[in-house]
Formats: sequence, structure tokens, C-alpha cells
Amino acid sequence: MATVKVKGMSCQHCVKSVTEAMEKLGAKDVKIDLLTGDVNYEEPAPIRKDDIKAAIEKIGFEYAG
Ligand code: 9UX
Repeated sequence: MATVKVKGMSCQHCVKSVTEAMEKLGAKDVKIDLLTGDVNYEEPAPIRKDDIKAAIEKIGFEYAG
């Protein structure tokens, strides 16, 4: 399992947007903790953090590592 941190999510719609963005990059089993901003996921094939950052920022959230 891998984890990234995303700031700016404040509702379940935000969670859905981020989940879908992650899935587009190939992430599976995406689980998001709205309170902490932790995004946990499985990566059947390695996903570059740079690509995640770009996708997260594109939909208006802040990638925080
Ligand atoms: Mo609801 Mo999440 O307006 O930005 S989609 S807070």
C-alpha cells in the first residue's frame, strides 16, 4: 500500500473526485481519510508521485507529499 497526503478536501464529493483521479492513474482500492487527508491506495504498477501531484492539482486540491 502507498500513501499520499492531499489538502483541501472537505466533503465526500471531494473524496470522490480525488478517488477518480487516482483510479485514472491506475490506483486500486483507494481509501481516503477526510480528516487527515491521507490517501491510501494500491499500485499494481508503480505510479509516479509527480503524476499524482499534477492530477491532484488539476482538480483543485493541494498535493502535500
Ligand atoms: Mo463540497 Mo468538496 O462543495 O469541495 S465538493 S466541499
